[in-house]
Order: sequence, then structure tokens, then C-alpha cells
Amino acid sequence: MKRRNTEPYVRLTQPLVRDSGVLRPATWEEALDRAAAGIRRTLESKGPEAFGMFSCARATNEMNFVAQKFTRAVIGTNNVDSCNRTCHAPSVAGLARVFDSGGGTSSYAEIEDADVIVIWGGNPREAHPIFFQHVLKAVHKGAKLFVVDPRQTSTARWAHRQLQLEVGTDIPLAHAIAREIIHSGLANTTFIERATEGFAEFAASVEPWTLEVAEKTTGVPAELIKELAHTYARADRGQLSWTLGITEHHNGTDNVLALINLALLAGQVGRYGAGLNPLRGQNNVQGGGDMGAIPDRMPGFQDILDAGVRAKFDTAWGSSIPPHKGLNLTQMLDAMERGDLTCVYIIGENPVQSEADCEHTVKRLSNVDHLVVQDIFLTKTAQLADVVLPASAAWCESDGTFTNSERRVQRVRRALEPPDGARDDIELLSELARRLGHDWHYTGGQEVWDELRSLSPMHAGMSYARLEELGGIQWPCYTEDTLEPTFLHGRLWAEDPAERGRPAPFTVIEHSPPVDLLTEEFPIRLTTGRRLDSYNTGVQSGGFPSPLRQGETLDLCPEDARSLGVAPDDLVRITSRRGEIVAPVRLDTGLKPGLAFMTFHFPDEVDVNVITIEATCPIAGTAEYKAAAIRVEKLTAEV
Ligand SMILES: Nc1nc2c(c(=O)[nH]1)N[C@H]1C(S)=C(S)[C@@H](COP(=O)(O)OP(=O)(O)OC[C@H]3O[C@@H](n4cnc5c(=O)[nH]c(N)nc54)[C@H](O)[C@@H]3O)O[C@H]1N2
Ligand SMILES: Nc1nc2c(c(=O)[nH]1)N[C@H]1C(S)=C(S)[C@@H](COP(=O)(O)OP(=O)(O)OC[C@H]3O[C@@H](n4cnc5c(=O)[nH]c(N)nc54)[C@H](O)[C@@H]3O)O[C@H]1N2
Ligand SMILES: [Mo]
Repeated sequence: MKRRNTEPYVRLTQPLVRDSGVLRPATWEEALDRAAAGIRRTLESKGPEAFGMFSCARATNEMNFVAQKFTRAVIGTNNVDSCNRTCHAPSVAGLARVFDSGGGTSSYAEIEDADVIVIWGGNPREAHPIFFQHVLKAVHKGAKLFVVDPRQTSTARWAHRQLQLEVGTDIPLAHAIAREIIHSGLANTTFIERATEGFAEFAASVEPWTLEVAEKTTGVPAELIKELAHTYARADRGQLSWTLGITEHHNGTDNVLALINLALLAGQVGRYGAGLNPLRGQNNVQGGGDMGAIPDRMPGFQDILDAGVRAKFDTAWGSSIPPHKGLNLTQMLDAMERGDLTCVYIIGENPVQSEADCEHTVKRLSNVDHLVVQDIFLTKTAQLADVVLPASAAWCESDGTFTNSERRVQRVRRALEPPDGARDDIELLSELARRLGHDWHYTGGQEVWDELRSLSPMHAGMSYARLEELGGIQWPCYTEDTLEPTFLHGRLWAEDPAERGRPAPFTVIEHSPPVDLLTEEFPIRLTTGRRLDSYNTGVQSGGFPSPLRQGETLDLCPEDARSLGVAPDDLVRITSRRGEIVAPVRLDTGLKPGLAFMTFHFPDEVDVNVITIEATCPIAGTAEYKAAAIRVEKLTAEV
């Protein structure tokens, strides 16, 4: 079968407005007036809580700061979120619950100095290649790499050991490791006594998870579980990193907490070289959250429920921020369905193709009275909009900062001129703010950044000049003449209880298998994820020909292909409880029987999220993209 590349998207250079159901070109004045009028109408008829903002995790910190300020100070709601909800919201929720801060705890340099590295539910060789370079340096220096993934990935090829568990059995595996550490006397009693609480209840809760029981549930040989437990607990500098194999489950936050338990048990956090590090997804999803483009935190991770925090911002902005959390992205989609959220502003997100069970998402977005989309391309989401505003691409066409997974804030500069007709995201929000009665005149990234620094203590010491001089600075950085350690939570090791602060709690967690059950009708587990050569919904990576890019496939192991009677490139129908799609088969010996893999990089050809399940984590709102139940049938020649 000949494979097609996705049709290239062409940069948006002219605003569009919808008339009589059709999007037509418009002048900037017309489009901005139309966007503002729809927002004003919503505010007058339904009030601010009927407004929702999807902010852009690809854009700068400065743009995210302005987007959340627009939502809170101009509109008057906390309904602002981004695609952090679809990936690492469980990591932020889990880390914040235990340590009061949702960031990864160490730095990339420390990875190179680690002697044991566990990569759990992540494939950084393809999805985080820069981080993986640091891992490889450690491996070349003798560090032991363990990879915990249902697939034998390209990352796993570098591993000392691979634990190829069944999808959705991470909690049993973590519990068995914990039990083994405790029973072998390898728990770090100094750290547990000094810095944690709830150990006894936790130890009792993992008692049923013997190596043998865990082997049955997870499919990982007992010997391997034991080796990981002993090696991690004995490590001088043990690193534990995870990504979406952990978070994209209906119990993603529980999965994260199960891993945090292991670090508490072994004392592998709060010291140089030890750490708990979720590898964040989009180029600036860490920064977007840090800037307050999330419904429950103000910039600098300050608590929105704290009256003193709100008062500080209200004084600076002349606003009156609602004293409650806003809706997260998942809740906003539900509120659209109920008719409660009727005005939606989407900056650089493509939920029509990225949300699980996406046909449901289309219905919900179609329910909205006034949809404004600000993007660099005319995406499937933009095609539903009432007003489309062409933006410049933050990463190469504007000035500002990004924050990476090690919490390092770094400068980006305008390297390319935006195409004629595209305008900066911050400029567009300022235009709208002025139309809504607010005298906004941001002159550029630095002015926004200095406003942020005046309001967010953890960013206060990072002037543009200092960021430039030091090649980036990790947060927290409180003053212009100090730097904090490269790792977080060193306080937990302090001998003086007064310095130690709140103890880090162990969490008792129940195993809960994937929601989409395997049955005779749907006997195959489908997990979805990424390949090196493409990016998310393909909008930004589909526009040029590449010999690397192979198009969407259903990956199966040779045994399954044989029993289904299919060969490579045969077209198959893939059916789940939500819908069906058609894709060609590809063989992957890294898969086990009963497990299939697809990406979501080519939704214009094969819309994988038609069949994924929307079961979401009740704490974080993240969907179970990693576990659908499917049936695969060979298609006959006429298709
Ligand atoms: N090339 C490329 N890089 C990217 C992206 C891209 O689209 N393309 N996207 C970026 C974004 S937004 C993100 S969030 C990151 C994501 O980065 P990753 O999380 O590393 O990427 P994924 O491939 O989605 O999933 C990681 C692994 O989880 C495994 N997995 C599936 N189910 C389970 C399970 O139940 N348990 C365990 N332990 N593992 C499981 C999968 O087999 C897969 O190898 O990548 C970022 N980087
Ligand atoms: N099946 C399945 N689905 C998944 C996942 C999975 O593992 N499996 N992973 C989920 C995850 S982790 C994520 S993060 C989401 C990603 O989902 P989305 O964020 O919805 O998808 P992207 O393709 O990254 O869309 C990015 C959009 O931002 C626009 N853009 C880029 N830069 C700028 C800018 O500077 N300004 C403006 N205004 N726009 C810009 C691009 O043109 C594009 O339309 O997908 C989720 N969906
Ligand atoms: Mo992501």
C-alpha cells in the first residue's frame, strides 16, 4: 500500500469570521470587533463563568501569563487551562500533594551523575531526545538504566533491564517493589523517620503484593522486580522519571503517588543526584502552568484559595479574582455539553483531534455560541470557530522565555519574521482587552516578564539580563543575587525539625485496572503514543515531506498478525466501544501478544481518538489514552 503524508497545512495569514455558517476572510478590525462583541454578549447575558480559555503550552511564559491575566482580570473567571490536562496534570497533582510543589525535583546535570535511572512509562529516546542524551552519558559512565514499559521501545534498547509489564498494572508493580524493599531491610529508615509520615499504614497496604502475586498481575518475572527493588534502594543517586505511561490513565494521579512512595521509601529525593522527574510534554507546558494558566493556581504556583494571594493580584491588576478554583479543560468540555460554558477562546490547541473520544469533543464544541480560535494554522478545531485569528509562532517568531522539565527558564528570541498577516498572541489579547474596556499596551516580552517577577516570588530573581548571562535559571530564584540548589526539597533531610517543614506523606493506593475491559468482543489492548518523526496531532509536523515519516499504522506483534490472518500493509478495521477506524498493519517484535500500538500523529488520515476512551482521572482530569479495548478485522479488497 502506498502511504500518504498528511496534507500540508498552510500558515494562516488572514483573519476569518463566520457568516451564514461559512468562514470568510475579514479585516483585522472586523475580526477583532467580532471576537470582542461575542465575549461582551456572553458577559452581559450569562456572566464571566460562561467563558473558558484554552491557553497554549507551545507559546512563551509571557503569552501564558497574559492569557491567564486576560481570563482573570478582563473576564473575571478562573476557567483557564491548557493541554497540561491531557498529559502531566496527574504529575503536578501528585507531587504537589506530597511536596507542596508540582515541579520535577532535580536537574539534567544530576541525571548524568546518577548511578541508577528508572524510566517508567516513558520513551525519551523518541519523545525527549535531549533529556535522553543526559541519560546516555550516565549509562556510558556505568549507570544502570531500568525501563518499565509494556513495549520494547527504542529507549529500552539501552536498558540494563526492561520490565515489560501489562498495560495498567503499574500500581501492583510499584507495590511489589515497595514490599520487597521493606522486607529486605533496604528501606531508608533515617529518611522515613525524619521526613515522612504514614509509613506504617503504607507498609501494611502493600503486604499482599508479594513478588509472586505481582508477577501474575503484571507479567513481569519476580526476579526482575526484585532486582529493580534492590538496585534502586541501594543506589547512591537513584533517579526515577516517568511520563504518560503513568499519567494517561483513569487513575493517573494514583499511579504517580505509587512512584513517589518508592522514592520516599528509599530516600531517593531531596539530595543531589536523586530525584523524581516527570518529563513534561510540550515545549512550554511546565511554564504555562507556572504562569498560572491553570484553574487552581495563580502565577508562581500561588494558591488561588489564599485571600492574601488574590489581594496582591487584585491590587496590581485592579481586578476581583473569584475566590474559587476555575474549571479545568476536562470540566470545561463537560460544561459546554451542559450549555453552561458558551464562549470559548482557544489559543494554539487542537482538541478536536487530541481529546479522547474526539467525536464527543466536536459535539461539545459545536454547542458553544461563540468560539474564537487563535492559531498559526487552520486546524480542524479552527474550522469550527466563529472567529479565527492568525498568530505568529511563539518559538521562533517572538521574544520571551520558556521553562523546561528541569524548571529552567530560558530566553527565546525572534529568529524569523512572522508571515505578513500573522500577529503576536500577546498583541491580539491586548487588542481584545482594549475593546473590552481595559487599557492594555504591552510593548514586548520583557515588560510582561517584569510584571510576573513582581508578583511571583519564585521568579523574582530572574531578570532577562541574568537569564542571558547564566544561560537560563532554574526556579525557584528569589533574589537577583542568589541561586538556589539545582534540586528541590533538601529541607526534608535537615536535622532540625523546624527547618524540615511539613513531612512528606506516604499514600495508600488501591490497584484499579483500565476502565475499557478486555472481552471476547474487544480482546486486544490498544495503547497510543508517539514516534520521533512526528508531533502530536501532526499540524506542525505534517507540512513537509519526510522519508522518516511512515504514516499511521496499527502495530501488532507477528504472533497476533498471524492469528488474525493479516500481513504488513494489509488494511484492518479497528473497532472500540466508541467507534471504528481503518489503518494499515505494521509488525513490531517489541510488542507482546494481545497488545497493539498506534500514534495520534495523522488524524486527517486515521483519527485514532475516535476509538480512545474518555475515562478520566477524578483528581487531575486526564484521560486514559493509554488503554483502550479493541477488535481488529482484516478488510477485504473493495475498501
Ligand atoms: N517526537 C515527539 N516528541 C514528543 C511529542 C511528539 O508528539 N513527538 N509530544 C510531546 C508531548 S505533548 C508529550 S506529553 C511527551 C510524551 O512523552 P512519552 O510519555 O514518553 O510518550 P508516549 O509515547 O505517549 O508514551 C510513553 C510510553 O508509555 C508506554 N505505556 C503505555 N501504557 C503504559 C502503562 O500502562 N504503563 C507503563 N509503565 N507504560 C505504558 C508506551 O508504550 C510508551 O512507550 O512527548 C513530547 N515529545
Ligand atoms: N490518542 C492519544 N491522544 C493524545 C495523546 C496520546 O498520548 N494519545 N496525548 C495527549 C497529549 S499529552 C497532548 S499534550 C495533547 C496535544 O494536543 P494539542 O495541544 O491539542 O495538539 P497539538 O497538535 O500539539 O496542537 C498544537 C496547536 O498549537 C498551534 N500552535 C503552535 N505554536 C503556536 C503559537 O505560538 N501560537 C498559537 N496561537 N498557536 C500555536 C499549532 O498550530 C497547533 O494547532 O494530545 C493529547 N492526545
Ligand atoms: Mo503532552
